[in-house]
Amino acid sequence: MSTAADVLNENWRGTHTVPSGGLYPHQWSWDSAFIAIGLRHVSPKRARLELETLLKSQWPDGRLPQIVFDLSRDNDYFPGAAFWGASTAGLIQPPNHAIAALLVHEAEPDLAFLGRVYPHLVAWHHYLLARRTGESGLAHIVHPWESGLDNSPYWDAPLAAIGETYRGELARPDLLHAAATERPSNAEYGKYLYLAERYRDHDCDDEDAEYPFRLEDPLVNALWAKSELALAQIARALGLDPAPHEHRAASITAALETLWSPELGTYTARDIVSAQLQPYRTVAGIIPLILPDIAHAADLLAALDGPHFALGRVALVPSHDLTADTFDASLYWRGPSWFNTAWLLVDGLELHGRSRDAAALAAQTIELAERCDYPEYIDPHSDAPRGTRRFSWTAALAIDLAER
Ligand code: 9WN
Repeated sequence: MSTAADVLNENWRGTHTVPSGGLYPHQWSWDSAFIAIGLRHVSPKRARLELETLLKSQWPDGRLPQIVFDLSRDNDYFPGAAFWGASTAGLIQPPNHAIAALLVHEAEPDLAFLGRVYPHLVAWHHYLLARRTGESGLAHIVHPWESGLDNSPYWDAPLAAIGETYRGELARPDLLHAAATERPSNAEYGKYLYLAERYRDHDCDDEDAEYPFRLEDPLVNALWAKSELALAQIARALGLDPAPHEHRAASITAALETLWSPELGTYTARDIVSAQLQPYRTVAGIIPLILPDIAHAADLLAALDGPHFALGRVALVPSHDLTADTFDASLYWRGPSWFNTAWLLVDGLELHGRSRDAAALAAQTIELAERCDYPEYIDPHSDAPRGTRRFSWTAALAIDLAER
């Protein structure tokens, strides 16, 4: 029988792991962090290399790029290096890397590794603070891809408000590897490419005052705060001062309250351009449960248990509200359950006193990953696998849950 470790071996490219051999032939930023978390149980050495390979592509301004391209596969994914005119994409992804670095160290203590990665992780967080954070104290994203939850309903209104679309040729090699009904539409791709092109043509400098897509997302900011807590532990292990990281984590956690929606009973994203909170419940709005001091933990647990996310009554945790008109059980981040968000919520449940539910969610995550051949996502009602198969973070996080 093929195991989760076989998936990681298959997708290993000597210095890093691709998310999947067909659909995603390059190195992705937040994927590599999730992958390292599983890889640490297979080979701590490979886990360290996974993270350090990504850090080698850090930009001088501190950002960790969304994608590090394999130039020999540039026709197999769009937009690639030819579009960006560079070997890395200029956008970012959610900051989960310090969490991964700490967990990799815990699997096989290695202070030299921690000492090497710490300054890079500090520079990465500094980029978020210096270039992406406004008065609210929260970092904003400039593209749906930066959220990691690319076609979440959070982005519907902000994208609809952008009159422009991409005028170049739209390639969709992704549709060779996943059904069109399970991927973003061409209309969405037109907006994605318009924004990426505009950002690229401003040298990715975050200085375009009229830039039309700027949102504060609860998952991105919750991961940033959690990563600051991890950096505090790393600093302590290195004999450095953890306090600046603890303070930053506390201030992001407090600022997340500006994204709380009493109507939804979850956190949500704020469009900085229109000053609107988005009227949708998504799994991103529940993820702040990973923070020990989050103010609405009890409400988030109630949201998970209620009809919108139906914890224990559907497969894993759906990416979008089961009762919403916009829910689609097969369509990417608009309904299907994903394994990385389940993994994060196992931690959140545990942290907030729901150990039995955390264990049940962990067991379900492992069982579904194995039974469905490590799918990218699954239909929460039928358990049917969706997206691509033999997907690296699904395999990696199943290993991590099994090993704990
Ligand atoms: C764009 C690689 C990535 C994940 C994202 C997921 C998907 C890419 C795409 O795949 O996005 O970055 O082409 O659809 O949404 O979270 O990092 O696995």
